[in-house]
Amino acid sequence: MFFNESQLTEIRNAILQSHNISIVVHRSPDGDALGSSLGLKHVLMALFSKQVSIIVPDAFPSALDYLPGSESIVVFDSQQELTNEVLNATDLLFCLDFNHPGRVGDLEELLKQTAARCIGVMIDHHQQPEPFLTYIGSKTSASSTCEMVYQFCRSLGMQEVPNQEIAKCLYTGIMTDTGSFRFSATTPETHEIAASLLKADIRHWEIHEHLFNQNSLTKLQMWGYALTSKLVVLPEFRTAFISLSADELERFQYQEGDLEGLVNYALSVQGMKMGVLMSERKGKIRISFRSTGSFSVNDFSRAHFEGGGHENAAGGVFYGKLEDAISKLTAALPDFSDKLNA
Ligand SMILES: [Mn+2]
Repeated sequence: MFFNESQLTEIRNAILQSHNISIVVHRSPDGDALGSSLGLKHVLMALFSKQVSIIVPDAFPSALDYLPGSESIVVFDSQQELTNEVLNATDLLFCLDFNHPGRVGDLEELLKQTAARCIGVMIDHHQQPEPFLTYIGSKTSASSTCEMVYQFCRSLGMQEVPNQEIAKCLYTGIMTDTGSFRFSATTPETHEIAASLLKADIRHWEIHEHLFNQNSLTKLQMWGYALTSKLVVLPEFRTAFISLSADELERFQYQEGDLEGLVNYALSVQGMKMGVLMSERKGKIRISFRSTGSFSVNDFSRAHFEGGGHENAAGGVFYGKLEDAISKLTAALPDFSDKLNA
């Protein structure tokens, strides 16, 4: 467990005494961020009858609309005044699925102010946590934040088989963050927790349908174009990358979430150690890294692209032109050549 007994007692007391609980997740919220925050919210409502607000820095993919409670999430980007109101009234803050205040984009200042003012609890599985909250629940070997939230809520008194709302949310994050139970962080415990969630009688195939069988035609055509025309393989560095400009995204009517998972295809090219996806969005270059084995994309992104995450999955950013981001990537590879070819 990532909190010791006395921390758990203190957190439980903080929950009991709180009036306004808020949960904040990282920008570009994914299945694990939304699943863990909504799952925790339903637990706090069910066990403690608490009011809980969830704040996300920017919009989430509509494929996640099926999550119970998603309609009441506050989106900072489009509801800044409401976000201010909610966070100013907050007396207990949970930060889920991120470990650094810089991961919430323009919400950073307000989040820091809130964290400085009230009790804060982090539950997260990314590398190198920043201790900006009162309680730091960090487990970098965990498959997902949802797995950690399940364990945390069990210690708060949640039943082994929770209600359907909770189960749907937590199952979603475990399934998405493990790539449907295939990534290396998937453990026997991950499957045991998933089994308990399935016992709540959720329809796991429906969750899968919601997430993976709702592709728009233009999204699939964009993926086809990316793989046919924009995939570059550098065998000497065992690296493959895809780059997409704002114009190209627009040509295929890009919607939030449309690039989710594309980077895995770059990595899936035979012999590759690292896959990279660069896309020009909102005036900057967003970068996703994936790797296999011991090559750390967390280290690579931290060194060159102001990002980080996990050993085998990380994000990054580049401020400038897409072609300059590509040049920076290819220039950075020789320094990592030994590790890429290890
Ligand atoms: Mn996660």
